[in-house]
Amino acid sequence: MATKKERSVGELYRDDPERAEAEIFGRKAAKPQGGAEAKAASRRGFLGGAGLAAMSAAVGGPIVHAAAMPGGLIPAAMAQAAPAQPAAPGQAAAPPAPQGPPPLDYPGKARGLMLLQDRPLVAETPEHMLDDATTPVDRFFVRNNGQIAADFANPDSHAFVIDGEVNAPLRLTVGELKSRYRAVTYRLQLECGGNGRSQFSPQARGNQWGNGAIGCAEWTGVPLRDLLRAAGLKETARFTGHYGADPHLSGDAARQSISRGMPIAKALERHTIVAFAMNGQPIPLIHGGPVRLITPGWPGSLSHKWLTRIWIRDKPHDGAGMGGTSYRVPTVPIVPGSNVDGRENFADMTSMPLRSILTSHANGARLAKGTRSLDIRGAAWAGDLDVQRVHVSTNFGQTWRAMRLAEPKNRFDWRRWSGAIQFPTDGYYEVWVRGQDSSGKYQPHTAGNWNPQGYGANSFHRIAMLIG
Ligand SMILES: Nc1nc2c(c(=O)[nH]1)N[C@H]1C(S)=C(S)[C@@H](COP(=O)(O)O)O[C@H]1N2
Ligand SMILES: [Mo]
Repeated sequence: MATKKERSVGELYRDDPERAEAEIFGRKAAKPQGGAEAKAASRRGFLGGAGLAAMSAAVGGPIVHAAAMPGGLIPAAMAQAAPAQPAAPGQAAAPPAPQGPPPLDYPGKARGLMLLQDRPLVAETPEHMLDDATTPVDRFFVRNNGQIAADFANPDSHAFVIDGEVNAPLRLTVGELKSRYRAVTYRLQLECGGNGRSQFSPQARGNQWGNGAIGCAEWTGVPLRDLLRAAGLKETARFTGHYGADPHLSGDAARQSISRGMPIAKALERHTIVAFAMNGQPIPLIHGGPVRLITPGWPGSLSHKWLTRIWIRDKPHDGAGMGGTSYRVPTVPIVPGSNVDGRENFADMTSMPLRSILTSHANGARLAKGTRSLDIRGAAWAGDLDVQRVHVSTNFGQTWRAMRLAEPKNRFDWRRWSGAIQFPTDGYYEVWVRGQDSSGKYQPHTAGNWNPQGYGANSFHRIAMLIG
């Protein structure tokens, strides 16, 4: 059991990580020479003596590879919030993980989802609940910008239109969509543009997602390009603009909760579909049923729920959530924390970045004394790109071991990975997961390209594990 003093180190990490770091890494040189040496020690990643003892107590056990622990690293056991979880088979209850957001309590949704916001309703799936190759509906994250659309009494008679730069505007009910066109089924990534946002320092504006604003479900629907072909795109067609039936939070009928759009080339891709089923069932209301767009590999905001209209435009769409710093990232790095309006040197986000997560164990997993080998698994994905490799380290990145990658079902499916790791002794470990995409890029150690609304953070996934 941690003493009062030791617990306070844990609390300090929660409230003021920088001070906690200074306390722990600075403790050894804190006497006559003071600050400078302490700082140098911390920069070298030196962790010993009283600092190591305090840190070990705070994380719940001796840090096995402490000599390699980088200075300034917030231990994974404290860095990532998660709601209290019942122990999975082979695991005891979690050690000193920080208090996370409250659990979501919503019909049809699993209890372990974390409620990030009530109004609008936003809930994240903790990484360890993404352990299924196909994400079940009850575990799928939820992101709304406005109210949830009113229930559709007769879903098949709900209609949407495709108009604007087309030769013959198309109005289709969901029933007609299903009966008149050939449907396809793919397993597709749907990921919020802000996934990973909590990795940014200073904190970026918006929901503080971990890595769990992602789901990979089986979506059934009609390729949007078949509908665009039926409507006949004019020469002038450049961009889409999407509308849905969800009222604005304010209730103002003149305002859209969100209305984003994409270049026509993405709309014409084979895997961009107008979907009516999720995992073989009608899409539940909370996920945009009876009909939604699925635009895989690009920000989730382009997968419009409760679809009512696709406006084909002759220029980039300018609806709610377009322009400024919304779903836009700097093309020239900016000073973290700067207050910029995104008008210059910013571009719309297109492909989502590479990410990899460990899903077989929760952060803070406690394993039986004497455990020397452990099978682990997870997922990796890279937007428009493929995943080339997934590596895992248990010694703060000194050595990495390649994991096995399963074949994707189709393009834009995520890659499931698996493998085994070894623990030389009992104690505290961090398991780090790092992917490499098909362009050769690795995930970074810390999030880069800071931007006001926090897009693109994709540093390693880190899990604390305690043996014994
Ligand atoms: N009509 C409508 N569509 C929407 C949204 C919304 O608020 N309204 N949110 C978007 C965002 S930001 C994301 S990340 C995904 C989330 O889909 P999900 O709630 O099914 O997980 O829906 C997108 N489609
Ligand atoms: Mo999103």
